[in-house]
Amino acid sequence: MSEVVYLSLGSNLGQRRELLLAAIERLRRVGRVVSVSSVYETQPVGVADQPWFLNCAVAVESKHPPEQLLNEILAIERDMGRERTRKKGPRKIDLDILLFGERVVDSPELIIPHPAMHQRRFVLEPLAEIAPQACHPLLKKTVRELLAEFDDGQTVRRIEAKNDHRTTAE
Ligand code: PH2
Ligand code: MG
Ligand code: MG
Repeated sequence: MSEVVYLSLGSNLGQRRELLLAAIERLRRVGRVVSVSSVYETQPVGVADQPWFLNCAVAVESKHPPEQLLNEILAIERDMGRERTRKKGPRKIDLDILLFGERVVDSPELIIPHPAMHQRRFVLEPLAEIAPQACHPLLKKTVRELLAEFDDGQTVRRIEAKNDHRTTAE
């Protein structure tokens, strides 16, 4: 049985858009990509003195357990040349697991739901586009509700509409 997993993708170094698209192509080898949000340009959150990001959200059907999916996305980051120099600093590509069905995972390697997802507009806006009804299993709220409650001034701008960046026929 497969489960729907929601991922957040981000890039703020190099050819950001191409890097997001390349990561989505690689995800197609991991599971069935069922939806991809618009691309957003977003103000850096946390470490402020770094370039703006491009972010999007992707839904993938995974037949693998969370730990295995994590290994696969870490391999994508590695293959795409991500260097881990500064924590939360600039990166060519970042893939984070947000939600994995309604599972809750809390291990030293992996925390699901992503512990900061509800505090990040760059996560909630794209995710609300593809999964407004998805439920946060700990906060017991939908993504739409989390976004509606969100009042932090983080700037996000939609720069490319959903489906305009499809890379292969779906
Ligand atoms: N990722 C971070 C920290 N800050 N800010 C934006 N706008 N987008 C990101 O993807 C992002 C961030 C850590 O992974
Ligand atoms: Mg991240
Ligand atoms: Mg990450």
